[in-house]
Amino acid sequence: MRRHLQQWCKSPFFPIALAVIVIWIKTVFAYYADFSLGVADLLQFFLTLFNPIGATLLLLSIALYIKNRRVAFWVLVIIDLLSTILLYANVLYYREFTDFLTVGTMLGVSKVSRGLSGSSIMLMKPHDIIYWLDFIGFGLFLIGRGLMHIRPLAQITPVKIVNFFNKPALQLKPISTLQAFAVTSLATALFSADLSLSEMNRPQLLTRTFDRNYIVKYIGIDALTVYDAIKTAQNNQVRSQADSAQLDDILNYVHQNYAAPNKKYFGIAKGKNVIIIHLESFQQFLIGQKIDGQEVTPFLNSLYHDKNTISFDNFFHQVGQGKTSDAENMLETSTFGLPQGSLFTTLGSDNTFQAAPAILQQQQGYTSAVFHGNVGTFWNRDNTYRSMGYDYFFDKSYFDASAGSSMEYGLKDKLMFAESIKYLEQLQQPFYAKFITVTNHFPYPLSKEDTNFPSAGTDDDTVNGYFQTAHYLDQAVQEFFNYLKASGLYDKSIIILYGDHYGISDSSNKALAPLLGKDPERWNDFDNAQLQRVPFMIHMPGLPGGIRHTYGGEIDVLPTLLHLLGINTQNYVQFGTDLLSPQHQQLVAFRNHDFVTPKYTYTNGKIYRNSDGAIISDPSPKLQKLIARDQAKVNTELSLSDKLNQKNLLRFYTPPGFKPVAPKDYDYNDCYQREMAINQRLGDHSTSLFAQNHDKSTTDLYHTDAPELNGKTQDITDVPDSVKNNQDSEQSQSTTSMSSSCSN
Ligand code: GP9
Ligand code: MN
Repeated sequence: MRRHLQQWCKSPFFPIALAVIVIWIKTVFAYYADFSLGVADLLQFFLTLFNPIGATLLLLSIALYIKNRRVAFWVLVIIDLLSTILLYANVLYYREFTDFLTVGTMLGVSKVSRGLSGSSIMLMKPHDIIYWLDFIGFGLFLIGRGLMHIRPLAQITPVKIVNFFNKPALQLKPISTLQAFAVTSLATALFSADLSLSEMNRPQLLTRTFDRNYIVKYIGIDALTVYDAIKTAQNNQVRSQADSAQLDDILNYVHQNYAAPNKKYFGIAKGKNVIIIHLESFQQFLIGQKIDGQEVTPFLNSLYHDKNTISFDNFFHQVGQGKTSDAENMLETSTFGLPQGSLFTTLGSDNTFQAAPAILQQQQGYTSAVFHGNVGTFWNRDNTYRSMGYDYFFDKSYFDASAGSSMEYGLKDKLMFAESIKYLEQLQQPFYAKFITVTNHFPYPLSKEDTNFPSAGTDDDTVNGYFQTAHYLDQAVQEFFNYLKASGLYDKSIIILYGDHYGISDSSNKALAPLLGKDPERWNDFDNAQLQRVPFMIHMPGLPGGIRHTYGGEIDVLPTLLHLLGINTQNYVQFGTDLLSPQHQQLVAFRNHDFVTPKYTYTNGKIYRNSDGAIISDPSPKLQKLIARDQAKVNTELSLSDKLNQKNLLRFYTPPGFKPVAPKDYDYNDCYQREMAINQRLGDHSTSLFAQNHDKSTTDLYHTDAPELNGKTQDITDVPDSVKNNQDSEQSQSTTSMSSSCSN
């Protein structure tokens, strides 16, 4: 055994193997001691152990090609050192921002970039020594061997030092290029195996880029950095070719496309709080749907038919690969998501936005906030919201995430709404508050305690679960509405509810068909397209409501909302139009360039007649012309929106009266403390619900049957300790740096 070990130590591959092992230990240590990667199953656990090996070996194998063995040795050491520096910088950065470093942040060019502050030393922990043990050991080795070699110390000469560094111990043993190539090939094979397993566990990992946490969990930090560098270089290249003249055709298009507000509704909600309820994966067919004679979503059904709700029954989602984040982007900016990937993750950190929170803040003094039970890094929300000018972002860290309260995508909806109240009541009014639900998310799991709703009884578990989680979501929204009414917020608010995208994918639609009264055998592309309808409801006490049949989509929400609030949209670059305007054109573009109009559906190269779903295989010249015209418009609006976003052209255009957002002014580490400080500072002038309630919390008005809370209101009232502690340390910094962005 000992002989084997000695022989192994003499092998030419020993130094590189040792370096791989050492970096592997440090990386896995960081994964579990310093990062929270959200490892959810055995394969993910295996991948966290496996992913550092291939990437590290690949990097280190560079040294093997260097013929000068002394140089090769030091290149190996330097690669090891750079890897360690990258890892450790990420550890420190993660401790402060719960996110990983991007190339933009490292180079200090990212607009939201928050480099490590002078307080980095404060972020260090005793166990950090583990990250440096190999270099400490190597340093001691050098000193020890050096002292032995260069004795007596008084007689050190440059020649002796050079001789020392010429020692075989500080050189790589010679190997052939073929052998080096074999190592690189092995590394590539390991890395590819890791990628394939990752893709199995999380399809479209690299095309959709959900979260940097995910990329690290699946393929590691080195790979994340290289991936990010490539993306950054691509983005920069596209942007560097841009100039303000490229905006001309975009501005022409949006001006021509502009739909003037409907006088009856313009300003009808002026000064009201805006509450957006983002219904995860919620499709229109759920409205009115029954399982075993029971309504799936009785509360939302009643809201849909309420005399104070404007409901739309021909409203479509228009998302691409960015799913939720694409829906959010359309709602906040009225521009489309990207043809590939998520705009939030690709461009959210750096692009110039003229988004709802900033428009509302600047035009009418709104305070803005997002409530969402998932980690802030998902879809790069933590950075994108800053670029958009959101004052507050209450992510998972603001809620009690104790065991059983969360599922894969975050806190269960009933808990998220209930635990949001203590933050909501502190916001200055009017506010623009968005609640993003998650429980109704694929694959629709729900524990028995959370539902007694019957299963749909199909062969497809996804379909069966979908109705149960949708029912749960319906109850969660109802509990929230009850609170809004009890607290008085209801009378001061306009409430928008919308479904972000499909929940049942095309592959499961056949299992769903019988429940919708359709024949699965005759199910086709037309039916799939029709099923992309999602609810869009505008509810406000006193609003003249009704169900409207106007065709439209998510791109149209922002101009519709701004007009209701009495804000002129003419000077903004928005691709949608007010759904209530008589000038609204009823052509709905899907992200893949298919489209729907009131009469026809064009999908997968075929024209269908909406009235009976028949394929029109031999269209008349007139219809051909009509379809070609619609297709051209769809292509134009998608490509102009892509050009605007990919080239970041809004940096060249500031609408009159608009002040560009400075992302660096926003920080979401101390939201609770900040909103309370503003409340205190404003004293009698504070417009928060808390102040209006004579500095008394309204959380006792919240009632939920969530089993996790077991009737106790304590979790609803109490701020988690981590948030309190966070606040203490952030206090001084926040009250000064943030007062400008939240000073209403
Ligand atoms: C995650 C949630 C889900 O935070 O919004 O995103 P999705 O997978 O639906 O895009
Ligand atoms: Mn979603």
